[in-house]
Amino acid sequence: MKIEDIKVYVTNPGRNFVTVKVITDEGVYGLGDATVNGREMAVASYLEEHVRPCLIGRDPHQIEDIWQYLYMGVYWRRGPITMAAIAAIDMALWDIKGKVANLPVYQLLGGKCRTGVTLYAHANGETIEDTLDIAEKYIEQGFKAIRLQTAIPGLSETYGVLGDRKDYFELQGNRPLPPEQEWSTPKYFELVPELFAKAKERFGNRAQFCHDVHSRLTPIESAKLGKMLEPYNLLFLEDASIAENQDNYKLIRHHTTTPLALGETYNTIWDCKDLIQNQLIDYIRAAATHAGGITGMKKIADFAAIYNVRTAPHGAPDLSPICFAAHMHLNISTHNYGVQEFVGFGNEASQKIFKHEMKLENGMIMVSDAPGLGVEFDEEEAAKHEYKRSYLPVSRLEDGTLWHW
Ligand code: KDG
Ligand code: MG
Repeated sequence: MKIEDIKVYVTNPGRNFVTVKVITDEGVYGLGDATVNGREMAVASYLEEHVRPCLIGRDPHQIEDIWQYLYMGVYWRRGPITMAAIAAIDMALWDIKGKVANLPVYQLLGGKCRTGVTLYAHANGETIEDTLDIAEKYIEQGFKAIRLQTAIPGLSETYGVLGDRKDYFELQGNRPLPPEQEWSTPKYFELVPELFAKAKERFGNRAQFCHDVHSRLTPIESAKLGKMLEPYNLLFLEDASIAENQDNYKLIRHHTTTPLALGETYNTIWDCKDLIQNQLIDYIRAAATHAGGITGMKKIADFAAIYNVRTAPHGAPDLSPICFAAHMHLNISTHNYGVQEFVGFGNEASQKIFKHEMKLENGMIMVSDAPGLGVEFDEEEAAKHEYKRSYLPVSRLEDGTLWHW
C-alpha cells in the first residue's frame, strides 16, 4: 500500500478547522486534525509545501517511521506548527490502519481499559449563581465533573465567559483582528474562592469541580489560590501559571495540595518531562492535535504512568471532532487516563461536516466501534464554509500592560 495524495481543507463552520486527508493507492483514506487556533494557514501551508511531497509513495502502515521522519528527520524539530502537521498525518495513518484491519483504533492501542470515557463539562456564567445553575443542569444529565468559570465583576470580559452571555467565546469564528480583554488579579481573587465555596455548599459531593486559571497568575499567586481552594477538594486547578519555565511548578507544588493540571499548549514530551518526572502535576492536558498525534500522546501517557500522572486531554472547541475521536480511542485504552474535557459535539454546520457515532451517556462517551477513528468528513459541506481569519483575544492589565491570555 502506498500514499497517493494528501489533501488539506480549511473550513469555518463557526470557527476554523484544518483537516488532512491521506489517500492511498488502494482507495482507503485516513483523516487528521491540524487546527492551530489563529494560525490555521501556517499549518496548512506547512503540510502542503513541506510534508505532502515527502510522503507521496511511502507505506502508510509505517506509522512510527513516518512520525520519526517528520520529527527527527527535520532539523527544525518541535513547535506548534510542525507538531500539528505531524499530528494530523499520524491520526490519518492510524485511521487507515484501523480501516484496513477493520478494527476501531482503540483495539490497535491495546483494547478497552474501561467501559466509557468520563468527561468534564463547562459551566461558564455571568454570575456565581448563573454558573452554578448551569452546573446543576450538567449534574442532572449525569456529569460527574464540571469546570466552573465566572465573569469577574468590574471586568468587561474574561477567559471562558462572554460579556453579552451569548455563547462560550471560543466558538466565535470571525474576529479578523485580536480582540482585547482586561485582567485584574486582585478582582479575580475576590471572586474565585467564593465560587467554589458556594459550589461545595450547593452540590456537596454530587460532582467534582475544576477551574482554568488560563496562566494569568504568577507562581506565588497560584500557590496562594491553590491553598485557598484546598477546602473544596477540586478535581484540579488548570494552567495555574505559565510553564515555559517548568520550575515555576516547584514553587506552586510546595505550597498546595490542590491537584494541578497543565499542558494544553505542549507539543512534545520534552515540554512536560520535568513536570512529570518530578511529580509536580497530577494531570497532563496535552492534545493529540498539538502534541504529535496518537503516537506523540502515547509516548507522553506511558511516561506519565510511571509517575502517577494521569491524562486529561484538552477538549476545547478549536480541536476538531477528528481530534476528539482520536482522544476517545486513547482514553478508552490508556490505563492512566483521568478525565476528558468536553464542550459538546459542535454546532449544526460542524456536525454536517464531521459525522461520527460517538454517544454521550451519563457524562461519559461511549466509543464507536466503527473501523479506524470512526469520523467521516463531508468535503461538499466543508466547502460551503470558507476560511475566515480569526484570532484569540489578547489580555491587558487595567493600566494597559500586555498580560497572559
Ligand atoms: O486555543 C485556545 C483554547 O483552546 C483554550 O483557550 C481553551 O484553555 C482552554 C481549555 O482549557 O479548554
Ligand atoms: Mg485550558
